Amino acid sequence: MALLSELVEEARLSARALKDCGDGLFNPTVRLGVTGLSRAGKTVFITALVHGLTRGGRFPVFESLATGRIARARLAPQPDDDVPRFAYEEHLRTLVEERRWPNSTVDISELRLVIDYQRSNGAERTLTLDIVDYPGEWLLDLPLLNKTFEEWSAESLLLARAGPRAELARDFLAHLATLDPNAPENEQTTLIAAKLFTDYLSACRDDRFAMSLLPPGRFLMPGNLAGSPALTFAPLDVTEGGAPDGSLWAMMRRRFEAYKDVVVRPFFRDHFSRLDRQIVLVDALSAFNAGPEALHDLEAAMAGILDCFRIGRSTIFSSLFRPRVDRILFAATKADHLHHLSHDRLEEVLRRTVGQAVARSELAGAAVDVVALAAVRATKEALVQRGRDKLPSIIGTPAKGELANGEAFDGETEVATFPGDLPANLDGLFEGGAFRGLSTDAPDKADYRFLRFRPPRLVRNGAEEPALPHIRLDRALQFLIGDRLK
Ligand SMILES: Nc1nc2c(ncn2[C@@H]2O[C@H](COP(=O)(O)OP(=O)(O)OP(=O)(O)O)[C@@H](O)[C@H]2O)c(=O)[nH]1
Ligand SMILES: [Mg+2]
Repeated sequence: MALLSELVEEARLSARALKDCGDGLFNPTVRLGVTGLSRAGKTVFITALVHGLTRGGRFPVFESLATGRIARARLAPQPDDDVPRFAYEEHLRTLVEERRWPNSTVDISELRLVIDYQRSNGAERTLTLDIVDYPGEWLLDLPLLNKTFEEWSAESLLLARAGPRAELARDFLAHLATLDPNAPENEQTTLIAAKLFTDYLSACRDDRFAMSLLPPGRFLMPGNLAGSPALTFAPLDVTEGGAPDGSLWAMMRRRFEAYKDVVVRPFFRDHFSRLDRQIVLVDALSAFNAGPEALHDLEAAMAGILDCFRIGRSTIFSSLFRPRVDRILFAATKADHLHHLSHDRLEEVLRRTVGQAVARSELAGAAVDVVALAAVRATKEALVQRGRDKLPSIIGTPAKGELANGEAFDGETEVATFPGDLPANLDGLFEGGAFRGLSTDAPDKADYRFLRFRPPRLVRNGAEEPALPHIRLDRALQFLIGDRLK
């Protein structure tokens, strides 16, 4: 049975790969995946990238644009009829005119850009760039394909019982202790278990804890599957072996398999396996706000993400249909919350987080790089006198309701803040007690406190549309598509 479904799956994948390949012959296309856990900065990143390309942003490091070889970039109808279009115009208007960040988005979306450029040898060419925005939570589901229900249960429970998660999982674990996996299946017990398990996952996601590794992803973003059996299960205290017919265990296992069939496999087939390039956006500063456990958790999530590219290459499907991603960029977003003296340190933190995962995952053939960026820079820098010292500070308009020293900001006033330097020495940073964060201490005791700022006020120069300020967005572009515009 499993074999047949995999054969069907492969046939579908191959048909799709052939079609993509045929299209690509006439019209060179790069499919760029943009992902990151919720609130990582995907929507802002894509909006800024498209704006910069179509309007001609200030991108000195993006060679083809900086040297004038890009004649123009324009939006075009996207190739997939069943994927929502990325609401670029709406997001841009919110950012520029209302000075608000775009609303949260929960589904996959797509946008096509056509870039007319001149090759270094003078020939006129066109490159089509398909940008696909999908939730990082879906990516973290891919490793489930290689796990049995029993393996997944053991891993999830190990996580739930350790560190700060244990407290958040208390109600779920208490319910679990009352369950006999071999007892007859029972819909009500299962519903309660699934609800408590979901509550625990969303508590981990809270700003105070900022945990990253929270599969199954659809438990937090159910979309149109909310309430369906494929989303109504939870881990059990079971080991490998036979689940008695009609037992709770058998029911949970069946639904776990349904989740893989209904949610994970289609995502792999329709989206993940078709990407050429991937950028993974990471909100490392939220992890700093929360504390060392959150950083540690982020590291585990990055390992999980890199595993997807490796797993995809070896075991999920035959080697013919491995993902074709050959460049992966990990980007720490919102670097404008730090003084530029700390940008390299932020990059270093991310490099450390991802570095171990890269070493473990033996990424055959894909180039991996790391950058700290701000897709839209909301702050300026200044040296502010404090007593005898001049502190490297950042100036911005904190979002309405943000708190500092017991004061709530009104969303209009510009302030200079000293966000704290990231440490130069990263040794031991990921271990409990390395520094103080919101997960263990009161906000005024935390070592880092990165405020949310409003988008910048842009000055219009005549009729010309203003460029969006950024940090290192051009470097990201150069790595992601620079080689395809040579
Ligand atoms: N200062 C600053 N804040 C940013 C930047 N990018 C994102 N943010 C902040 O991060 C929040 C989330 O950004 P989004 O782009 O909506 O993130 P997302 O990954 O699309 O989030 P979901 O759609 O909820 O998954 C924004 O509301 C901003 O507060 C940036 O470049 N600079
Ligand atoms: Mg979004």
